[in-house]
Amino acid sequence: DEEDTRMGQPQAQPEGTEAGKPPLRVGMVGYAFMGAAHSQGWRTAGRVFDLPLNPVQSVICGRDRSAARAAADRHGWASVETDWRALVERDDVDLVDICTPGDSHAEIALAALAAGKHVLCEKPLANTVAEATSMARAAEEAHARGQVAMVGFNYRRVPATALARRMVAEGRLGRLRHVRVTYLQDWLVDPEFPLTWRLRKEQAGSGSLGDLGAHIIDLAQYLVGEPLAGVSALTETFVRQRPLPTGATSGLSAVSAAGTGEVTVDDAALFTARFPSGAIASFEATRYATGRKNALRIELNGERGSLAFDLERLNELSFHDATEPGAEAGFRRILVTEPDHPYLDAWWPPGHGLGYEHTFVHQARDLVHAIAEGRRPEPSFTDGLQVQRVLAAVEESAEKNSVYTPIAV
Ligand code: SOE
Repeated sequence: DEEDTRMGQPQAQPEGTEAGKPPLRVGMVGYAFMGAAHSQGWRTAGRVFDLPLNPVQSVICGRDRSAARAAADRHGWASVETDWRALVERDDVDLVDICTPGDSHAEIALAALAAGKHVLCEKPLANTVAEATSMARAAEEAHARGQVAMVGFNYRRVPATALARRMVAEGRLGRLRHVRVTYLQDWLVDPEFPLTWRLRKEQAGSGSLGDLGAHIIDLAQYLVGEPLAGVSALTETFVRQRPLPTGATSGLSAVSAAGTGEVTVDDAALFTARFPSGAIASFEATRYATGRKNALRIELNGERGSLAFDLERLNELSFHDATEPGAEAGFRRILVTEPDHPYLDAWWPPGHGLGYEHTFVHQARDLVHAIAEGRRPEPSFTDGLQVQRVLAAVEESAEKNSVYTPIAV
Protein backbone atom coordinates (compact mmCIF):
# COMPACT_ATOMS: atom_id res chain seq x y z
CA ASP A 1 0.00 0.00 0.00
CA GLU A 2 1.22 3.43 -0.84
CA GLU A 3 2.19 5.74 1.94
CA ASP A 4 -0.15 8.54 2.98
CA THR A 5 2.07 11.29 4.30
CA ARG A 6 0.71 14.76 4.96
CA MET A 7 3.18 16.87 3.07
CA GLY A 8 4.03 20.24 4.41
CA GLN A 9 3.02 19.35 7.96
CA PRO A 10 6.28 18.67 9.76
CA GLN A 11 5.69 17.14 13.15
CA ALA A 12 5.93 19.63 15.95
CA GLN A 13 8.81 19.00 18.31
CA PRO A 14 7.43 18.22 21.74
CA GLU A 15 8.17 20.97 24.20
CA GLY A 16 11.28 20.37 26.23
CA THR A 17 12.75 18.02 23.62
CA GLU A 18 14.55 20.70 21.71
CA ALA A 19 16.03 19.93 18.32
CA GLY A 20 19.50 18.55 18.67
CA LYS A 21 18.46 15.44 20.48
CA PRO A 22 18.52 12.46 18.12
CA PRO A 23 15.01 11.37 17.13
CA LEU A 24 13.45 8.02 17.93
CA ARG A 25 11.00 7.57 15.07
CA VAL A 26 8.11 5.35 16.08
CA GLY A 27 5.85 3.29 13.81
CA MET A 28 2.79 1.91 15.56
CA VAL A 29 0.71 -1.03 14.35
CA GLY A 30 -2.89 -0.88 15.64
CA TYR A 31 -4.96 2.13 16.58
CA ALA A 32 -7.73 0.96 18.89
CA PHE A 33 -7.75 1.12 22.69
CA MET A 34 -4.08 0.21 23.23
CA GLY A 35 -3.04 2.24 20.20
CA ALA A 36 -4.63 5.30 21.77
CA ALA A 37 -2.98 4.59 25.12
CA HIS A 38 0.48 4.14 23.57
CA SER A 39 -0.01 7.27 21.46
CA GLN A 40 -0.48 9.27 24.65
CA GLY A 41 2.70 7.73 25.97
CA TRP A 42 4.78 8.70 22.92
CA ARG A 43 3.26 12.16 22.70
CA THR A 44 3.77 13.02 26.34
CA ALA A 45 6.98 11.29 27.48
CA GLY A 46 9.34 13.89 25.99
CA ARG A 47 7.23 16.77 27.25
CA VAL A 48 7.40 15.63 30.85
CA PHE A 49 10.72 13.83 31.12
CA ASP A 50 14.13 14.98 29.94
CA LEU A 51 14.77 12.13 27.51
CA PRO A 52 18.02 11.31 25.74
CA LEU A 53 16.11 10.77 22.45
CA ASN A 54 13.19 12.67 21.01
CA PRO A 55 10.21 10.36 20.27
CA VAL A 56 8.61 11.21 16.92
CA GLN A 57 5.24 9.75 15.96
CA SER A 58 6.17 8.90 12.36
CA VAL A 59 3.55 6.46 11.16
CA ILE A 60 0.51 4.53 12.33
CA CYS A 61 -0.80 1.41 10.61
CA GLY A 62 -4.30 -0.03 10.31
CA ARG A 63 -5.97 -2.10 7.58
CA ASP A 64 -8.88 0.34 7.19
CA ARG A 65 -7.25 3.45 5.70
CA SER A 66 -9.90 5.96 6.69
CA ALA A 67 -10.06 4.67 10.27
CA ALA A 68 -6.27 4.71 10.50
CA ARG A 69 -6.22 8.22 9.02
CA ALA A 70 -8.73 9.36 11.64
CA ALA A 71 -6.63 7.77 14.39
CA ALA A 72 -3.51 9.46 13.00
CA ASP A 73 -5.19 12.87 13.10
CA ARG A 74 -6.62 12.32 16.53
CA HIS A 75 -3.50 10.93 18.14
CA GLY A 76 -0.80 12.92 16.35
CA TRP A 77 0.79 10.54 13.84
CA ALA A 78 2.41 12.07 10.76
CA SER A 79 1.50 9.39 8.23
CA VAL A 80 -0.50 6.22 7.63
CA GLU A 81 0.19 2.74 6.28
CA THR A 82 -2.38 0.00 5.75
CA ASP A 83 0.10 -2.91 5.60
CA TRP A 84 2.34 -3.48 8.62
CA ARG A 85 5.01 -4.97 6.35
CA ALA A 86 5.42 -1.61 4.64
CA LEU A 87 5.69 0.11 8.03
CA VAL A 88 8.38 -2.31 9.18
CA GLU A 89 10.48 -1.65 6.05
CA ARG A 90 10.35 2.15 6.26
CA ASP A 91 13.65 3.96 6.72
CA ASP A 92 11.99 6.61 8.88
CA VAL A 93 11.00 4.05 11.54
CA ASP A 94 13.45 3.17 14.34
CA LEU A 95 10.98 1.44 16.65
CA VAL A 96 7.91 -0.69 15.89
CA ASP A 97 5.19 -0.52 18.55
CA ILE A 98 2.82 -3.51 18.31
CA CYS A 99 -0.70 -2.80 19.59
CA THR A 100 -2.57 -5.60 17.78
CA PRO A 101 -4.32 -8.73 19.10
CA GLY A 102 -1.94 -11.52 20.13
CA ASP A 103 -2.23 -13.60 16.97
CA SER A 104 -0.08 -11.13 14.99
CA HIS A 105 2.52 -10.26 17.66
CA ALA A 106 5.08 -12.91 16.69
CA GLU A 107 5.00 -12.26 12.94
CA ILE A 108 5.28 -8.48 13.28
CA ALA A 109 7.92 -8.57 16.03
CA LEU A 110 10.12 -11.06 14.18
CA ALA A 111 9.92 -9.02 10.97
CA ALA A 112 10.67 -5.78 12.83
CA LEU A 113 13.69 -7.25 14.62
CA ALA A 114 14.95 -8.69 11.31
CA ALA A 115 14.61 -5.22 9.77
CA GLY A 116 16.84 -3.77 12.49
CA LYS A 117 14.11 -2.02 14.48
CA HIS A 118 13.60 -1.74 18.22
CA VAL A 119 10.27 -3.25 19.33
CA LEU A 120 7.63 -2.57 21.95
CA CYS A 121 5.01 -5.36 22.04
CA GLU A 122 1.73 -5.35 23.94
CA LYS A 123 1.04 -8.10 26.48
CA PRO A 124 0.77 -11.02 26.54
CA LEU A 125 3.90 -11.37 24.41
CA ALA A 126 2.34 -14.04 22.18
CA ASN A 127 -0.43 -16.61 22.00
CA THR A 128 1.78 -19.67 22.53
CA VAL A 129 5.04 -20.59 24.24
CA ALA A 130 6.47 -21.60 20.86
CA GLU A 131 5.85 -18.12 19.42
CA ALA A 132 7.18 -16.41 22.54
CA THR A 133 10.30 -18.61 22.44
CA SER A 134 11.14 -17.55 18.90
CA MET A 135 10.49 -13.90 19.78
CA ALA A 136 12.74 -14.04 22.87
CA ARG A 137 15.49 -15.72 20.87
CA ALA A 138 15.26 -13.14 18.09
CA ALA A 139 15.30 -10.33 20.67
CA GLU A 140 18.45 -11.70 22.31
CA GLU A 141 20.19 -11.91 18.93
CA ALA A 142 19.03 -8.41 18.06
CA HIS A 143 20.28 -7.11 21.40
CA ALA A 144 23.79 -8.10 20.35
CA ARG A 145 23.26 -5.78 17.34
CA GLY A 146 22.14 -2.91 19.59
CA GLN A 147 18.38 -3.37 19.30
CA VAL A 148 16.01 -3.31 22.24
CA ALA A 149 12.73 -5.27 22.62
CA MET A 150 10.32 -4.69 25.48
CA VAL A 151 6.92 -6.18 26.38
CA GLY A 152 4.21 -3.82 27.61
CA PHE A 153 3.43 -4.81 31.17
CA ASN A 154 2.49 -1.25 32.03
CA TYR A 155 1.45 -1.83 35.66
CA ARG A 156 5.12 -2.00 36.66
CA ARG A 157 5.04 1.71 35.86
CA VAL A 158 2.47 2.85 38.40
CA PRO A 159 4.53 4.91 40.88
CA ALA A 160 3.03 2.93 43.79
CA THR A 161 3.99 -0.48 42.36
CA ALA A 162 7.47 0.81 41.50
CA LEU A 163 7.75 2.06 45.10
CA ALA A 164 6.56 -1.34 46.36
CA ARG A 165 9.29 -3.04 44.33
CA ARG A 166 11.88 -0.69 45.82
CA MET A 167 10.68 -1.43 49.35
CA VAL A 168 10.70 -5.20 48.82
CA ALA A 169 14.19 -5.03 47.29
CA GLU A 170 15.39 -2.97 50.29
CA GLY A 171 14.20 -5.76 52.59
CA ARG A 172 11.42 -3.75 54.25
CA LEU A 173 9.13 -6.82 54.24
CA GLY A 174 11.81 -9.35 55.13
CA ARG A 175 11.29 -12.88 53.95
CA LEU A 176 8.03 -13.14 52.00
CA ARG A 177 5.40 -15.67 53.02
CA HIS A 178 2.22 -14.75 51.11
CA VAL A 179 1.48 -13.11 47.78
CA ARG A 180 -2.23 -12.54 47.15
CA VAL A 181 -3.23 -11.18 43.76
CA THR A 182 -6.51 -10.56 41.98
CA TYR A 183 -7.42 -8.78 38.77
CA LEU A 184 -11.19 -8.25 38.72
CA GLN A 185 -13.32 -6.60 36.03
CA ASP A 186 -17.01 -6.97 35.14
CA TRP A 187 -17.42 -6.09 31.47
CA LEU A 188 -18.55 -9.61 30.50
CA VAL A 189 -21.32 -10.00 33.09
CA ASP A 190 -23.97 -9.26 30.45
CA PRO A 191 -24.47 -12.45 28.37
CA GLU A 192 -25.45 -10.20 25.43
CA PHE A 193 -21.99 -8.59 25.30
CA PRO A 194 -20.71 -9.44 21.78
CA LEU A 195 -18.12 -12.02 20.85
CA THR A 196 -15.20 -9.61 20.27
CA TRP A 197 -11.63 -10.73 19.62
CA ARG A 198 -10.77 -10.94 23.32
CA LEU A 199 -13.21 -13.89 23.50
CA ARG A 200 -11.69 -15.88 20.62
CA LYS A 201 -8.80 -18.22 21.28
CA GLU A 202 -7.37 -17.98 17.76
CA GLN A 203 -6.95 -14.21 18.19
CA ALA A 204 -6.39 -13.68 21.91
CA GLY A 205 -4.70 -16.96 22.87
CA SER A 206 -6.74 -17.22 26.06
CA GLY A 207 -9.39 -15.23 27.95
CA SER A 208 -9.15 -13.60 31.34
CA LEU A 209 -6.00 -15.62 31.82
CA GLY A 210 -3.93 -13.94 29.10
CA ASP A 211 -5.73 -10.59 29.24
CA LEU A 212 -5.63 -10.01 32.99
CA GLY A 213 -3.73 -12.98 34.44
CA ALA A 214 -0.63 -12.07 32.40
CA HIS A 215 -0.54 -8.66 34.13
CA ILE A 216 -0.75 -10.06 37.65
CA ILE A 217 1.74 -12.84 36.96
CA ASP A 218 4.24 -10.28 35.71
CA LEU A 219 3.54 -7.85 38.54
CA ALA A 220 3.80 -10.51 41.25
CA GLN A 221 7.08 -11.84 39.86
CA TYR A 222 8.44 -8.31 39.50
CA LEU A 223 7.54 -7.36 43.07
CA VAL A 224 8.80 -10.60 44.60
CA GLY A 225 11.91 -10.54 42.42
CA GLU A 226 11.79 -14.16 41.23
CA PRO A 227 9.86 -16.30 38.72
CA LEU A 228 7.10 -18.65 39.81
CA ALA A 229 8.06 -22.30 40.28
CA GLY A 230 4.70 -24.03 39.67
CA VAL A 231 0.92 -23.68 39.69
CA SER A 232 -2.35 -25.54 40.46
CA ALA A 233 -5.21 -24.06 38.46
CA LEU A 234 -8.83 -24.12 37.49
CA THR A 235 -10.52 -22.17 34.73
CA GLU A 236 -14.18 -21.72 33.76
CA THR A 237 -16.19 -20.40 30.84
CA PHE A 238 -19.55 -19.20 32.15
CA VAL A 239 -21.20 -17.99 28.93
CA ARG A 240 -20.43 -20.24 25.97
CA GLN A 241 -22.41 -18.54 23.19
CA ARG A 242 -22.50 -14.79 22.53
CA PRO A 243 -23.91 -12.49 19.84
CA LEU A 244 -21.60 -12.01 16.88
CA PRO A 245 -20.14 -8.50 16.59
CA THR A 246 -20.32 -6.36 13.51
CA GLY A 247 -17.90 -3.63 12.47
CA ALA A 248 -14.89 -2.47 14.43
CA THR A 249 -14.51 -2.83 18.18
CA SER A 250 -14.87 0.38 20.10
CA GLY A 251 -13.09 0.33 23.44
CA LEU A 252 -13.69 -3.26 24.51
CA SER A 253 -17.10 -3.72 22.83
CA ALA A 254 -18.76 -3.68 19.40
CA VAL A 255 -22.23 -3.57 17.85
CA SER A 256 -23.97 -6.97 17.85
CA ALA A 257 -25.21 -8.56 14.63
CA ALA A 258 -27.71 -11.37 14.11
CA GLY A 259 -26.54 -14.82 15.16
CA THR A 260 -24.27 -16.14 17.86
CA GLY A 261 -20.84 -17.73 18.03
CA GLU A 262 -18.89 -19.85 20.49
CA VAL A 263 -16.71 -18.38 23.22
CA THR A 264 -13.44 -20.32 22.95
CA VAL A 265 -11.53 -18.90 25.91
CA ASP A 266 -11.71 -19.00 29.71
CA ASP A 267 -13.93 -16.46 31.42
CA ALA A 268 -12.11 -16.82 34.74
CA ALA A 269 -8.84 -18.32 35.93
CA LEU A 270 -7.93 -19.18 39.52
CA PHE A 271 -4.63 -20.63 40.63
CA THR A 272 -2.33 -21.14 43.53
CA ALA A 273 1.42 -21.01 43.03
CA ARG A 274 4.81 -21.42 44.66
CA PHE A 275 7.82 -19.14 44.51
CA PRO A 276 11.27 -20.85 44.71
CA SER A 277 12.15 -18.97 47.92
CA GLY A 278 9.17 -20.52 49.73
CA ALA A 279 6.46 -17.86 49.45
CA ILE A 280 3.07 -19.15 48.35
CA ALA A 281 0.68 -17.21 46.14
CA SER A 282 -2.93 -17.08 44.97
CA PHE A 283 -4.14 -15.52 41.74
CA GLU A 284 -7.63 -14.75 40.40
CA ALA A 285 -8.42 -13.20 37.01
CA THR A 286 -11.98 -12.59 35.86
CA ARG A 287 -14.13 -10.26 33.78
CA TYR A 288 -17.26 -11.36 35.72
CA ALA A 289 -16.65 -9.73 39.11
CA THR A 290 -19.82 -7.65 39.17
CA GLY A 291 -19.06 -4.13 40.36
CA ARG A 292 -15.28 -4.47 40.09
CA LYS A 293 -14.04 -2.27 37.27
CA ASN A 294 -10.27 -2.45 37.16
CA ALA A 295 -9.47 -4.00 40.53
CA LEU A 296 -5.91 -5.20 40.25
CA ARG A 297 -5.01 -5.85 43.86
CA ILE A 298 -1.86 -7.27 45.33
CA GLU A 299 -0.86 -7.90 48.93
CA LEU A 300 2.51 -9.13 50.09
CA ASN A 301 3.02 -10.43 53.61
CA GLY A 302 6.59 -10.79 54.90
CA GLU A 303 8.27 -11.43 58.23
CA ARG A 304 8.99 -7.72 58.76
CA GLY A 305 5.95 -6.13 57.14
CA SER A 306 3.21 -6.11 54.53
CA LEU A 307 2.32 -4.05 51.47
CA ALA A 308 -1.04 -3.73 49.72
CA PHE A 309 -1.94 -2.03 46.43
CA ASP A 310 -5.26 -1.55 44.58
CA LEU A 311 -5.28 -0.17 41.03
CA GLU A 312 -8.67 1.43 41.71
CA ARG A 313 -6.78 3.66 44.21
CA LEU A 314 -3.54 3.82 42.30
CA ASN A 315 -2.00 6.81 44.07
CA GLU A 316 -1.89 4.90 47.35
CA LEU A 317 0.20 2.12 48.85
CA SER A 318 -0.64 0.53 52.20
CA PHE A 319 2.29 -0.45 54.37
CA HIS A 320 2.42 -2.22 57.70
CA ASP A 321 5.83 -2.10 59.35
CA ALA A 322 5.95 -5.01 61.79
CA THR A 323 9.19 -3.72 63.33
CA GLU A 324 7.34 -0.76 64.89
CA PRO A 325 6.14 -1.03 68.52
CA GLY A 326 3.03 -3.22 68.56
CA ALA A 327 0.78 -0.65 70.18
CA GLU A 328 1.38 1.83 67.37
CA ALA A 329 1.87 -0.46 64.38
CA GLY A 330 -0.81 -0.92 61.76
CA PHE A 331 -1.41 -0.41 58.07
CA ARG A 332 -0.80 3.15 57.06
CA ARG A 333 -1.55 4.78 53.73
CA ILE A 334 1.39 6.18 51.79
CA LEU A 335 0.18 8.79 49.32
CA VAL A 336 2.47 8.05 46.37
CA THR A 337 2.39 11.57 44.94
CA GLU A 338 5.68 13.02 46.16
CA PRO A 339 8.83 13.99 44.22
CA ASP A 340 10.95 11.29 45.87
CA HIS A 341 8.57 8.60 44.63
CA PRO A 342 9.29 6.83 41.32
CA TYR A 343 8.55 8.94 38.21
CA LEU A 344 6.92 11.77 40.18
CA ASP A 345 9.67 14.36 40.26
CA ALA A 346 8.88 15.22 36.62
CA TRP A 347 5.11 15.66 37.06
CA TRP A 348 2.99 18.03 39.13
CA PRO A 349 3.66 19.75 42.43
CA PRO A 350 3.56 17.40 45.46
CA GLY A 351 0.20 15.82 46.20
CA HIS A 352 -1.22 15.92 42.68
CA GLY A 353 -1.92 12.33 41.65
CA LEU A 354 -1.61 10.38 38.41
CA GLY A 355 -3.86 7.90 36.55
CA TYR A 356 -3.99 4.87 34.25
CA GLU A 357 -2.67 6.69 31.18
CA HIS A 358 0.52 7.80 32.89
CA THR A 359 1.73 4.18 32.99
CA PHE A 360 2.11 4.39 29.19
CA VAL A 361 4.08 7.61 29.44
CA HIS A 362 6.42 5.97 31.95
CA GLN A 363 6.70 2.91 29.72
CA ALA A 364 7.78 5.10 26.79
CA ARG A 365 10.24 6.95 29.04
CA ASP A 366 11.87 3.75 30.32
CA LEU A 367 12.08 2.27 26.83
CA VAL A 368 13.74 5.41 25.42
CA HIS A 369 16.36 5.26 28.19
CA ALA A 370 17.01 1.56 27.55
CA ILE A 371 17.51 2.28 23.83
CA ALA A 372 19.80 5.28 24.40
CA GLU A 373 21.87 3.40 26.95
CA GLY A 374 21.92 0.09 25.03
CA ARG A 375 20.49 -1.68 28.06
CA ARG A 376 18.32 -4.80 28.10
CA PRO A 377 14.85 -3.37 28.85
CA GLU A 378 12.60 -4.49 31.66
CA PRO A 379 10.43 -6.38 31.01
CA SER A 380 12.33 -7.95 28.12
CA PHE A 381 10.95 -10.49 25.65
CA THR A 382 12.65 -13.13 27.80
CA ASP A 383 10.52 -11.93 30.73
CA GLY A 384 7.48 -12.07 28.43
CA LEU A 385 8.35 -15.65 27.49
CA GLN A 386 8.54 -16.59 31.16
CA VAL A 387 5.02 -15.19 31.75
CA GLN A 388 3.86 -17.15 28.68
CA ARG A 389 5.21 -20.33 30.30
CA VAL A 390 3.18 -19.61 33.43
CA LEU A 391 0.05 -19.07 31.31
CA ALA A 392 0.66 -22.42 29.58
CA ALA A 393 1.22 -24.17 32.92
CA VAL A 394 -2.06 -22.73 34.23
CA GLU A 395 -3.93 -24.10 31.20
CA GLU A 396 -2.21 -27.47 31.51
CA SER A 397 -2.98 -27.72 35.23
CA ALA A 398 -6.62 -26.74 34.68
CA GLU A 399 -6.98 -29.43 32.00
CA LYS A 400 -5.59 -31.97 34.47
CA ASN A 401 -8.02 -31.03 37.26
CA SER A 402 -5.62 -28.69 39.06
CA VAL A 403 -2.66 -31.03 39.25
CA TYR A 404 0.47 -29.11 40.37
CA THR A 405 2.36 -28.14 37.22
CA PRO A 406 5.97 -26.93 37.42
CA ILE A 407 6.94 -24.01 35.22
CA ALA A 408 9.43 -25.13 32.59
CA VAL A 409 12.60 -23.03 32.61
C1 SOE B 1 -9.48 -5.38 29.30
O1 SOE B 1 -9.64 -6.45 30.14
C2 SOE B 1 -8.19 -4.61 29.56
O2 SOE B 1 -8.22 -3.49 28.73
C3 SOE B 1 -6.91 -5.38 29.26
O3 SOE B 1 -6.86 -5.81 27.91
C4 SOE B 1 -5.69 -4.54 29.59
O4 SOE B 1 -4.51 -5.26 29.39
C5 SOE B 1 -5.79 -4.07 31.05
O5 SOE B 1 -4.70 -3.24 31.33
C6 SOE B 1 -7.07 -3.35 31.29
O6 SOE B 1 -8.16 -4.16 30.92
